[in-house]
Amino acid sequence: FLPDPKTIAVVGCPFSGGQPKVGVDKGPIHLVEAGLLTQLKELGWNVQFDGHHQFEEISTADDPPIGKLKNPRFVSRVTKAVAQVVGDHAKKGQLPLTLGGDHSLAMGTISGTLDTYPDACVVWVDAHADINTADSTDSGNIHGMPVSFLMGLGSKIPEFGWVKSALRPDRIVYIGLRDVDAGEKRILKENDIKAFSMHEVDKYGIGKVVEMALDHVNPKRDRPIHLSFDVDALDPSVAPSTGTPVRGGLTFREGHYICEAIYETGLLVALDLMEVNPSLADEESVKQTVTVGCSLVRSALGETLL
Ligand code: Z70
Ligand code: MN
Ligand code: MN
Ligand code: MN
Repeated sequence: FLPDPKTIAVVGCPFSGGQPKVGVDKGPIHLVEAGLLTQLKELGWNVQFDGHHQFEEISTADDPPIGKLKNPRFVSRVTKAVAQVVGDHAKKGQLPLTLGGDHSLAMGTISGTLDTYPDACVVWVDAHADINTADSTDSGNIHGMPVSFLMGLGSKIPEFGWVKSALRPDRIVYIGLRDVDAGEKRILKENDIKAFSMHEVDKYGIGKVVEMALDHVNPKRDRPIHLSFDVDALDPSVAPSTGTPVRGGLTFREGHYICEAIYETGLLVALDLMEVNPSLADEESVKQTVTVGCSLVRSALGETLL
């Protein structure tokens, strides 16, 4: 789907409004400072980076909750801008690499992808399903809801009226789940959404899981793929610096295998790396998490072991 010379457009999104912990907005800065752009150039990509996006803040006084949703206007405004930027890059034949920031940003990135490639499918790698609706959420944190908004599930919130219900339930597959709310389990079942939790990763092994996941969303291997990778899918021993670490996660190799296998399809058109929070944990853990984040991205963009 991408014309030569192959170009990555890096979209740095220092944004934390979809959840309560400060610091996740510093994720993209750390990833770039760790040398990610140089590493991608060394893999043979043209790399375009226009600097980290500056999002105009809205004071909390001007952005009271709507129902349970926290910072709704801020999240809507930022994700709408991200959808535009990602869509513009994709329409130019570039591969947008979005660096978060919290995972509410995927409302924007996936909107941009589906606007460009209506047939695209999504591989969502995460400890969490991020599919609460405005009705089912307990926390009110919108980073726990982007998938339901993209599907048009739950009560409609006028502020998010720009989000098209463009994501079909059979065009997303999850890998790595292990912390899913009761309401989310019901939503996954009701909509027949395919998910491979850590139980399936243990049972079948990661190679078989990725194959089954792609067979579900992309049986003929002809649809563009958007990979949305939440770093908390990895085990906390591998990626400790994230807002909601959950034990029992993907190993270093399992995480990388997913990225490598998706690169191998030749169908990757957009990539997100989300929820790296350099403010949580000690300096060594931060370095470890940022390093593994860069290495996941390289694997998804063609770094091979041999
Ligand atoms: C919970 C919620 C979540 C990430 C936590 C948690 C969601 N289901 N996502 N950390 N990355 O608040 O809706
Ligand atoms: Mn949370
Ligand atoms: Mn997530
Ligand atoms: Mn998560």
